[in-house]
Amino acid sequence: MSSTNAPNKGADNTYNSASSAIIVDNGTTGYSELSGTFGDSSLFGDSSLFGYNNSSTRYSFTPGAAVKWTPTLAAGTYKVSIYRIVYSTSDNNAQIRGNSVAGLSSPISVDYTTGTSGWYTLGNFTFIAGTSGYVTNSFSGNTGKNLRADAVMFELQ
Ligand SMILES: [Ca+2]
Repeated sequence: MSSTNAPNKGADNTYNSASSAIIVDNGTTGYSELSGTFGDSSLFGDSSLFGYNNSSTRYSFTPGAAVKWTPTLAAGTYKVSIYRIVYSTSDNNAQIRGNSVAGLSSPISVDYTTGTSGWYTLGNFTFIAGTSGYVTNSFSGNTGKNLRADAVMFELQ
């Protein structure tokens, strides 16, 4: 593994403070797969497809596939980042949306095919206490591409 793939190192080349962050990862409470047919990306046997903290990731090439991360939060404004798994067959037009007190955001297009795997900042979102806020990633459906899903991080500002 190269140093550029070090765990917790974001695309902005800074280390994130995990101690104050709330992270929802695949396979943990708050992560759900909404549709589509998923497989385990670790079956590729390629370390570049591992996610946050070298954890497993999920993928789907099925049109309509989407995943949802629902954190349990205290009320406040959070910097929200999604772990982007960069690979040639990843989705080049992933549709990411955040649901906060402002409602569901317009889709944020994220290209998972260029750059370095790591945390990708979506922006600051204000949430009420509880589990009403969430982030989704909807597959573009583009031929030869795969929705890739790992973790979403919420850092209180
Ligand atoms: Ca993971």
